[in-house]
Amino acid sequence: MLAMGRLTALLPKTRTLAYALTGVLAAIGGIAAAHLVAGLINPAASPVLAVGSVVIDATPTPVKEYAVARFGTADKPILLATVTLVTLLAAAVAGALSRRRIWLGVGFIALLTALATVAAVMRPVATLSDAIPGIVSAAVGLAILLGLRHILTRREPVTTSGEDGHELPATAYPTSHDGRRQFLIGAAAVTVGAAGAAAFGQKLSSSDSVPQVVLPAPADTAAAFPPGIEREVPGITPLRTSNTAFYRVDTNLTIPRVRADGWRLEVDGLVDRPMTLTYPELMALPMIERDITLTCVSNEVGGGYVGGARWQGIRLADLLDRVGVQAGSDQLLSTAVDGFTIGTPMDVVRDGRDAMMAVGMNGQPLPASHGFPARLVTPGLYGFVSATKWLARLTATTYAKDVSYWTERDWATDAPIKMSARVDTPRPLSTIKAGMTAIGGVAWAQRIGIAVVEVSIDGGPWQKTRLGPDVGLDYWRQWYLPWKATPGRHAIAVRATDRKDARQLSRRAKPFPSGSSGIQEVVVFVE
Ligand SMILES: Nc1nc2c(c(=O)[nH]1)N[C@H]1C(S)=C(S)[C@@H](COP(=O)(O)O)O[C@H]1N2
Ligand SMILES: [Mo]
Repeated sequence: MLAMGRLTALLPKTRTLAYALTGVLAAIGGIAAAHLVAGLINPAASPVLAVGSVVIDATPTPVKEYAVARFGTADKPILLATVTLVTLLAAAVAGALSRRRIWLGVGFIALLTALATVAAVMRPVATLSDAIPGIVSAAVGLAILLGLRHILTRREPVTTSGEDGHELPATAYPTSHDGRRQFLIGAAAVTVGAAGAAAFGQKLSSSDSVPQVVLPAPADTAAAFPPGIEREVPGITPLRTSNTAFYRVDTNLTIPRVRADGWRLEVDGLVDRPMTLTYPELMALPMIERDITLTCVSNEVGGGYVGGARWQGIRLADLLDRVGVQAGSDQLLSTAVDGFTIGTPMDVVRDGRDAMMAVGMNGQPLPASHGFPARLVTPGLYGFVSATKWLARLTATTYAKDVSYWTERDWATDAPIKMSARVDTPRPLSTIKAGMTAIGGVAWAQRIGIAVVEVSIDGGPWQKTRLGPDVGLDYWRQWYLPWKATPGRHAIAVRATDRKDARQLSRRAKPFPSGSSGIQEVVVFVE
C-alpha cells in the first residue's frame, strides 16, 4: 500500500483537482452506462453518438468538406473524440466549481444529459425509448458526482476554509487519510466500471446482426458460381467477398437496426399508381439473383472499397413498371430510413441492366451493416449514386427538383465505375523470398467485362497475365502472372483492357468528384 500512501499524500494540495475529477468521473460513468444501455436498446441513442449526429447535421457543408478532405475516413472518430473531450473538459470545470456550489455540478450534469437525451430523441428515426440512455446517464452521473463528493466533503468540513478562504492543513483531520484512500478507491472503481460498461456496450452496438428471416428461392437464378483461384494463388482476393469481409461505407455513426415488421417501402413521385410494400409483400415478389461487384467512388487506385457478391432481390425495372413512371422523370431518388438520399439516373435503372432492390447477399438476408431490410444494387455505377442501404422510399422525380445527399456536396450526379486493376500480392512494400512466386490481383470493368490484364515489371514490356474464371461482365476478374523474383527492389505496374478494347485510364485522378483513375504501381523487395 506504499504506492497508495504516496498517491494519497499528493491529494490535499490538489483538492480542487479532486473536485474536477469528480465531474470528469461522473461524465465518464454516465456516458459509459448510457452506452451500455444504448447497446441493448438502440446504439444510435448513445449520448456521444447522438450529440455527434446533431453536430454533423448542424455543420455547414464547407466545414464538413474540409473535415472529410483533411481527415478522410478518420473524420467520424475525430468528431466523436472531440465531443467526448469537450464534454469531459466542461465536466472538469463544473466539478471544480461544485466544490463551493454543489448545484453547479448537479445542474451541469443535468443540463448535459438533457442535451444528450434531446439529441437522441430528435434524430429523424428516433422513438421515445431512445431517451432511456440519456436518462440512465443522468442517474449514473449524478450518483457518481454526489457519491464521490460525499467522500471528499467528509474530510473537508464546512470549516475547512475560513472567511479568507485559507485552508487548514490536511493533518488537522484525523479521517483525512482514510477519506483520501476511499476517494481513490471510489475513483478507481468508477473508472474500471465505466471501462467495462463502455467496452461491453461497444461490443453490443458494433456486432453486425444477420436478421432472422428466411429468403425465398429466386425465380431467376444466376449460373453456378465458379471456384476462384485463391487456392492456387495465395494472397489474391477471393473471387467472392464474404458478407463479413465486404467493405462498408456510409454516413452513419452506428449501423441502423431496422426491424422487418413495421418497415414499409413507399414508391411515389411521378408515378401513376403509388405503392406501399411491407416486408412480407416484398418477399412475395418474383426475385432475381445476380453476381455484381460494388465499388465506392472514394476508392483510391489499389484501394479496398470494392467487393463482389451474389445479390438476390426484385428487379427495379419490374417494380417501376408496376407503378408506371411518368414521362419527364429523369431521376430515381431513393431515401434511407434516416433521410439519407441517393439519386440514380432513371434511364440507367431502366436500360435493361439488372438494377435491383436487394434483400439477400451471398445467400443470406442482408446483414444490418449492408442495408437490411432492403437496399439498391445497380451494376456499373459507384455506390453513392446507386446503392442506397436501409431503403425506405423510392421517388420518381427530376434532377431539377431534387438534389441527393452527395450531389448537394458537389459530387457527381451520375458516376459510372471506372475500370481498374489492383495488385493484391505481393503486398506493397513487402519483402519476399527470391524464386518462383506469383503476382496477382483483381480487375473490374463493370457493364463491359475485363478482356486483358497486363503487368510491367521494372518498366519492362507489358506481359499478359492469366485470368481467373469469368463470372459475368458486372463482376470483377482475378488475374495472376507467375514470376521468378530476383533479389533487389522491384516495381510492378498493372493495367486492364475491357472487352470493347478500351484501356484503363492512366491519367491520375483523385476520387472527387467522380472516381479515381491511374495505374497502380507497387514496390516490393526481394531477398
Ligand atoms: N443509407 C445509405 N446508403 C448508402 C450509403 C449511405 O451513406 N447511406 N453510402 C453509399 C455508398 S457511398 C456506398 S459505396 C455503398 C456501400 O455499400 P456497402 O457498405 O454495403 O459496401 O453504400 C451506399 N449506400
Ligand atoms: Mo461510396
